[in-house]
Amino acid sequence: MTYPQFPPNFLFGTATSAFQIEGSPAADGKGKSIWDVFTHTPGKVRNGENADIACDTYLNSERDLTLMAELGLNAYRFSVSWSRVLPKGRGQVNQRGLDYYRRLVDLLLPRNITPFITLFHWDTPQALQELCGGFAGRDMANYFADYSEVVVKALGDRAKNWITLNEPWEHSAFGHLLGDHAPGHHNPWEYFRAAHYQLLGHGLALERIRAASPDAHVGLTLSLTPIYPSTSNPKDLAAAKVANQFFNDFFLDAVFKGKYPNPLWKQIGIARPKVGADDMKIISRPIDFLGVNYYSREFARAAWYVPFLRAWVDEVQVNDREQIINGQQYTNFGREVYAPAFYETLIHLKNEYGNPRMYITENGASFTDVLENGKVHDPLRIAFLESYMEAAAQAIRDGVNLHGYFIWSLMDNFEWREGFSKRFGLVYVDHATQERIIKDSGYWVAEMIRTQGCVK
Ligand code: IFM
Repeated sequence: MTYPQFPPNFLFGTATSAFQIEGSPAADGKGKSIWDVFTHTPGKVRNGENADIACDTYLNSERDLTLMAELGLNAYRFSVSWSRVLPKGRGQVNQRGLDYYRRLVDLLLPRNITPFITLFHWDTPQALQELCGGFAGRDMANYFADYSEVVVKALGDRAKNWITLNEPWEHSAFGHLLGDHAPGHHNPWEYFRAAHYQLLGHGLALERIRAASPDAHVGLTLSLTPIYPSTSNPKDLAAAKVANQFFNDFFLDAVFKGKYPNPLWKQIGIARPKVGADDMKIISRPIDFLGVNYYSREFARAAWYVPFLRAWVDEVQVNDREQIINGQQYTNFGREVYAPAFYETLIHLKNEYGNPRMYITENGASFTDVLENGKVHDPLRIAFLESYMEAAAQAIRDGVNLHGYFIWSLMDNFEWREGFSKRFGLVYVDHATQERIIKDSGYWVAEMIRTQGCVK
């Protein structure tokens, strides 16, 4: 079997986030986050599940690090829980929270696993939600910069790679517009404010991180979902353009070009957030790398009835089963498996945004995994990874400045409103016993890493 081949020194990692794996929501002085509150609100999460235990990583990180080493991974992306470090989101620092992350980094380094630390992966401290509306409030951008400095001052001597935000689109859209995620609001005004203030927080944090740790490499992670037109009708072409701006270019243009894109910016009219005189300058401060989270493409068509956008993005019905529609494989989350669009996205970033240094900070797939006789055979995940990693390898050969690939996820974990029903891991987790079983895809990844440089 031949495996995708990457350049020397390429980083092969997995990604996780604090809320999805740690559990122990009140241990060692941790404050509540909006996700603690949301998951304990009846009706918000499938089957009434919560992440109070999740993968129990807070109490036993070493078990998962051993797995990473077994898979041959040389990088790990995880996030810090803001309310572990600052239980009220600001002010008093909780040393025990910081110590947990220092210990984690100290366990990674001797295993030659490079940490990439995300500072915000959606778990706003509940106290700040109450104080200023979370990221829908402008003050939050400054609180975020203060918190980032606290973490980097404590860990910057040993960890060098920092990701300010994870997927600001998802936090704004699911949390503040569609209400499916914490804090569960439905408000287009909040949506655009949360998007803008997260970006502003990113820009403010960037400066503070560099001041605290001059050799830090700092970037942010965006989810990129390329939107294709449903038909070649010019109205659908225009709809796809605006939808692309809504999902992708709003964030990319702000960071790389210092402006929000038109026609989207014009169309959103009264929902525009207030942009301060220096905001765009702060947001577009040069970053050291872009983190790309990529899952799938979508299709858009003209829809006069959709406020502001006038575009509708077709959704495949999530029916919890992987399925083939018109010859295309879909995951059990309704995401299309189509690697050519991933390749095109990377080439687009090279051509349109100056070919920044990049890492794939998330890519992966949820399929229905069954544990049988101590094994999990997941050929669909292997096929997924093979095609996406090969697309990335080809993009590198075609000049894309890509230096690492983090698979989502190391292990099955708490998938937000879907609870534990969606499994993304290379490692199967029995959520009742916390037993871990490496899936076939995990062994495939280990072998893929092992054979790097062997194919001439
Ligand atoms: O689990 C999430 C993660 O938190 C953010 N990116 C997408 C993943 C899979 O849906």
